[in-house]
Amino acid sequence: MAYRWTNDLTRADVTPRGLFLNRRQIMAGAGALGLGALAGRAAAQEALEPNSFEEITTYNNFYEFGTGKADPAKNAAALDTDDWQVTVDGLVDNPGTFPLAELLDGLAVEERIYRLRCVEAWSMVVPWQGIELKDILDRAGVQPNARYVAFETAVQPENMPGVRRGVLDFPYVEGLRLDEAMHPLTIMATGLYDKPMPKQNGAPIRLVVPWKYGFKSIKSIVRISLVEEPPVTTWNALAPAEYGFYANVNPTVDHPRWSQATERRIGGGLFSSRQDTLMYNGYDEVASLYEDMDLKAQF
Ligand SMILES: Nc1nc2c(c(=O)[nH]1)N[C@H]1C(S)=C(S)[C@@H](COP(=O)(O)O)O[C@H]1N2
Ligand SMILES: [Mo]
Repeated sequence: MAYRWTNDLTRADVTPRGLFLNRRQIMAGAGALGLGALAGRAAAQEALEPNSFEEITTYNNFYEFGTGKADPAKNAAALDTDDWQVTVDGLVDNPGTFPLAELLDGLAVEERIYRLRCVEAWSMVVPWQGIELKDILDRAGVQPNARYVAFETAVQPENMPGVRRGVLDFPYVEGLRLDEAMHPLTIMATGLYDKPMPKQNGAPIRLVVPWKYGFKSIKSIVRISLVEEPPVTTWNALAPAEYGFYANVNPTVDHPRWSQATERRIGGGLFSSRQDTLMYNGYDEVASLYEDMDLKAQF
């Protein structure tokens, strides 16, 4: 079944409150069309408050620039994004090292307003601009024996204090199963709030997989490799009992040291409170990818 994903959070979520359709209008419209799922989405949408540009760019995890939440905003200006190149290799028909503009040339850039749920139990809502990873992989020509996609972040020791201090084993690496990588929700984001990607958020191009914990959404990518075996991933290699390869957001599987049942939405002002964490971070359309898995064992 070919389907093109549509935003559940719409531009209305980042426009002034007065311009929102109210819930009754959305529900009435959905009801008239017999679209129960749409009505459900409208309910979820109404509860959402997008985070400000300021919040999204000052509270970050990017250990190459330090482990504090304010460190990336302070230090990532040093990231050198000039003449960025991305290598696409492994089990593809068209491998190569491409200037970013060439890698993305002619591919559709879309806005995707997604919840971002960190494994540390905080969350945000981010209006990304990006390209479906599938579009990039289709052009690379994925070979039939490829089963996983591996990603690698740039390493610039002279520009990255966290790399110089060795706070993790760099380069930061991540991976997805091929069907996850090809899912229409999975994007390579190149901007947010209609601005080029801020350096602290992973300029010039980073992965966004909204139904997985944030650590899967690897930043400042320089390599995409199609491989046959499950790739090594940074947090899983560091602490396999705490961070799984799949890392699907799941309120019923706790981190060994804290509950994953609820999360703290960054900002939120008057409505700031802990809220329930949703299975797959609310993106139920991915459930069919995991039908045959024991989600407690393969977390
Ligand atoms: N290269 C790299 N990518 C990374 C990280 C990192 O430390 N290094 N942190 C991850 C984690 S834990 C999260 S929650 C998200 C945070 O993305 P944001 O700062 O844009 O909100 O980036 C992910 N991608
Ligand atoms: Mo995270």
